[in-house]
Amino acid sequence: LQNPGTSEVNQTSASGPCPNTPPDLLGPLHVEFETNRTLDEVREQVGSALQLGGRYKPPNCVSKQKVAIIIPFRYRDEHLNHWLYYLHPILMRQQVDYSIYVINQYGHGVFNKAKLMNAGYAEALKEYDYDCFVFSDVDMVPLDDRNLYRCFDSPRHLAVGVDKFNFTLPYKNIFGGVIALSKEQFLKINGFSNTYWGWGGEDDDISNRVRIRIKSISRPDSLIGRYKMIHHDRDLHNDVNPHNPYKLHETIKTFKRDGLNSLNYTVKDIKRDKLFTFISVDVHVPS
Ligand code: UDH
Repeated sequence: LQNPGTSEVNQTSASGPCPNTPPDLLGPLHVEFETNRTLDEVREQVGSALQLGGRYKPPNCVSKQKVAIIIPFRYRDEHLNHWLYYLHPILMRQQVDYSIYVINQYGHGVFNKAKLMNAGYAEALKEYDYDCFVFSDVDMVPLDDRNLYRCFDSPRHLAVGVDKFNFTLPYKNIFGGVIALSKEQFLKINGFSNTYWGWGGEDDDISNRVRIRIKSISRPDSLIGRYKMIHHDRDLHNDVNPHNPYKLHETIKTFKRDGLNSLNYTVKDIKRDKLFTFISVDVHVPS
C-alpha cells in the first residue's frame, strides 16, 4: 500500500486523461464588477496554482488539449483584473491546460483587434505546442462554468447570450466576443483579416471565413452560454470605421491572401506576470 501523499502516487494519477466532463464544475456563477480589484489582490486571490505567464496544467490528469487564451488589449487594465479574477478559477475547474496571452497594441494609433489576435496566435505557438485557441474580449465573463473553454469539431462560439443583448443572439451568424478554434480550423480559414482598422466588422469577417471554408459552427445551449459584459464607453482611437461593413462583401475574394499568411508585426516587449503573459505588439498602423 502506498501513502496517498507520496509523489509516486501523484505521478501515477497525473498520467491518466482528464474526464470529458470536469468533475468540480459549479454551474451558474455570481459575477459582479462593482468591487474594485487590483492586480496585487487578484494575484493573491487566484494566483497560487499558476506558473509564471498565467500558465496552468491540471495536477491530477492530462488534458486532451493545450489551450492558448488570447485577449486583444489596450487601455483596459481594470477590465483585465476582473477577467483574471473570474476566469482563472473557472479554467482550473474545467481542467484546462492553458496560458493567458494579453496582446497589447503598442502606441496610440488606430486599434486593430483582429491583427492583434493573429499576432497572439503566432506568439503563443512560439512558446508551446497549442492545439486550441480561445479568442476573448477582455470585458466578457461567463456566467456558467459548464461553458467549456476548449475546441470542438466545429469552430465554437461561446458567447451566445450576452446581458447587453438580453441574453439572446442579436443575429444568427454572430461569431464574436469569445470564440474557440483548433489550430487546424484557424489555419484552414487563414486566421483573421489584418485589414480591419478601428471598430467593427472583423468578427463578421471571420464568421464569413468559417462559413466559406468550414460551413458549420457550434455553440453551447443558450443558458450555459450566458455572459456578463463590463459596461464601458467607446475607447480612444477605436472609432467606428464606416468602411469596414463594405469589406465584408469581399471576404470571399480576399481571405486567401489576407490573414496569417500576410501577417506582419513587431514585438516591442514581453512581460511575464503570474497571471498572464503581456505581449506589446506594433501592428504597423498605416500613416
Ligand atoms: N479593446 C481594448 N482596447 C480598446 C479597444 C478594444 O482592449 O481600446 C479590446 C478589448 O478586449 C475589448 C475588445 O477589444 O473587449 C472589443 O472591443 P470593444 O469593447 O470596443 O467592442 P464592444 O463592441 O464595444 O464591446 C463597442 C463600444 C461600445 C460603446 C458603448 C457606449 N455606450
